[in-house]
Amino acid sequence: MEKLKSIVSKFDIAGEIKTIAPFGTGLINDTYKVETDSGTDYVLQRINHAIFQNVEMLQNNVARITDHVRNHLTKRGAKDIERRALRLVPTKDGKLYYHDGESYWRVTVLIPGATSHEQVTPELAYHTGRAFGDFQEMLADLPGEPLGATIPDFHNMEFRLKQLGDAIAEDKAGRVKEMKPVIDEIMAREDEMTAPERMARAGELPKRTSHCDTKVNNVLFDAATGEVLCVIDLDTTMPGFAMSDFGDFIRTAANKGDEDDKNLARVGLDMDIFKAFTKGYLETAGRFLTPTEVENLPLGAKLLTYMQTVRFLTDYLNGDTYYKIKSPEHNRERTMAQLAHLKSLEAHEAEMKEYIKSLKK
Ligand code: GN1
Ligand code: MG
Repeated sequence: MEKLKSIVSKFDIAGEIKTIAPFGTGLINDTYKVETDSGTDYVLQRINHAIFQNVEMLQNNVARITDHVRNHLTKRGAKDIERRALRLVPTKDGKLYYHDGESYWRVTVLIPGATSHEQVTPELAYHTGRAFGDFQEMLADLPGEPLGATIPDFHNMEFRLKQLGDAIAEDKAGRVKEMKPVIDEIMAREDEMTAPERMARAGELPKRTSHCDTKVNNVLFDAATGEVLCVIDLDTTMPGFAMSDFGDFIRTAANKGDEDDKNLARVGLDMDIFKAFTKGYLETAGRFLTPTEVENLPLGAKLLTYMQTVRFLTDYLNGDTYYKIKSPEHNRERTMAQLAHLKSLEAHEAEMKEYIKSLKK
């Protein structure tokens, strides 16, 4: 606590620190809530520097994104702007992060009266869909250079399969044999799931500024009204497929079970959430998506679920070096739950396509 206090004191915060406590359920960074006596509270994060190797680029991206979103909201005359975009707090010497010699730290203002969910209702999903389409549209005219890739090849399926191949070849944790049936299921889908990368090379599918981590718990809602306030966790916002952002929300929010559910009977697509989210998303994103992008949205849902299966499995085979785990079997359980969700999405593919078609009429 004293150490964390001394880190927070490097930042330009208002008031005296009252408490600092762990916050949220992120799998990558360490997050703390900082309460002060000033009426404004803060979020302190230790940036996972093994994963985000260029912290300077990362923080510059976040500053550009949040400033740009705020500009758009101001131009539109939106209300409550301070609760609708994250605000980075600089250090007392004007930097966007603090390096204590070992770790990298950053601070943002805690958005008051906000809550996040692991599961949403169709109504919340509809508003979230609208908000994500809007987020992508606002970032479409970001001035200057495209955002830097904070994790190169982050959502590149060919690259993720290559990492899995390496993990299988190395078999560091001696877990390959046990996972052979899952590996076979993954390989059987390789061609279908790498199609978007080939389409991108052929110029058929654009890369736009995308959030690239639209899990449902990365959206803040107004605790009183249920309205979407803003999208958080901007660390991976970079050029990517629009269908990635669509897909990651379906992967997490339109699943009747949890991301790491041990009870696979609970896992599977919640069609009501899918419909509500898709309707909202196409109301805003439908203004700029190409017909090919719209047609491939159900593939996006499958792709992101497949990608997460591959990433959890790779981490399991490597001996759990990437994601925070709660037990030695956690990454295996996550892998199985994601694969079960993928199969449910496959079973509903025709229905998903039908629904999207029905919206166009
Ligand atoms: C990580 O930071 P968090 O927990 O929201 C991961 C995402 C995965 C997700 C799986 C930088 O997101 O890509 O989809 O876990 N972020 C990074 O739950 O790898
Ligand atoms: Mg997160």
